[in-house]
Amino acid sequence: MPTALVTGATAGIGAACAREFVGAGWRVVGTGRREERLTELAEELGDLFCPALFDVRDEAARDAVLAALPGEFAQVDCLVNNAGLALGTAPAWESDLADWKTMIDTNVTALVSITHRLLPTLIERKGSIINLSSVAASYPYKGGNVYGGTKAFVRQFSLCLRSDLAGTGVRVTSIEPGMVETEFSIVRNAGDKDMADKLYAGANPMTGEDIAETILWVATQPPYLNINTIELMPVTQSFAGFHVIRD
Ligand code: NDP
Ligand code: 8X3
Repeated sequence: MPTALVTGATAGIGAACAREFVGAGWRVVGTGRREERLTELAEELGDLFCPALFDVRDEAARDAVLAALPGEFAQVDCLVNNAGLALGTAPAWESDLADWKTMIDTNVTALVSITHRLLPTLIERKGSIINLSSVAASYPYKGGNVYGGTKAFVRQFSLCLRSDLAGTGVRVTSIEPGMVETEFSIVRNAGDKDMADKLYAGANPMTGEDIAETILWVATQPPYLNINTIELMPVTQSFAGFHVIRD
């Protein structure tokens, strides 16, 4: 029975991943900062779920929790780097620099740090790394600024990791969704649920479960097969053209 470690399992895509993987018989270590959410998930999912309470940006707290993982929960076969966030949609010059740094600290620095921490185990177990990038990595949009930059990093880091890991048997995938209805937009809009609801209204967005099913599918491909990238969007979301300002 394999083990997955899913960061950001207290909401959205990560919570759906925990349910999906446990449903498929995996052990799951689910991380997050909200203890009550982890406790609820542990009650729901039972012995196959191990809650791991830490802020992904706090390496000391993370290492203490990972070092104390019980038995086979420490033998991670699949790392799902899902914890992440967008803060704000303002143009660059009106954005809060502290928000930019929080996105970089969480989406980039913490992601590479936990990956580095788990690489020896993943190499030993010929495991897999599944990183949550975004369509924002490839398609710039107004207000995407640093969020898009962090997700472009995640996509390219994933592909470069594949190069380094050639010959180890470790697989790496960049998952690149468009609009998924989770707590993402509430967080992005500083807790304004009405604004988030308006974004999703009538748009028939994807669900956390849609993405979790895709992630489980990636994780359960035969060992000789690597899914490099997957881009997913709701049918209602598509591309804008170039924007031209005329004199
Ligand atoms: P949610 O806001 O619903 O969930 C985000 C998760 O990340 C929560 O479990 C949260 O846990 C965790 N998290 C955030 N910051 C930290 C931190 N500092 N330490 C630990 N955990 C943290 O968003 P989604 O499920 O939608 O997002 C998951 C990933 O998918 C993100 O990387 C996002 O960028 C990406 N994505 C989302 C899309 C969307 O449209 N929703 C589209 C494309 C990509 P807690 O607050 O308990 O710590
Ligand atoms: C978030 C998806 O479409 O809001 O990563 O940029 S989108």
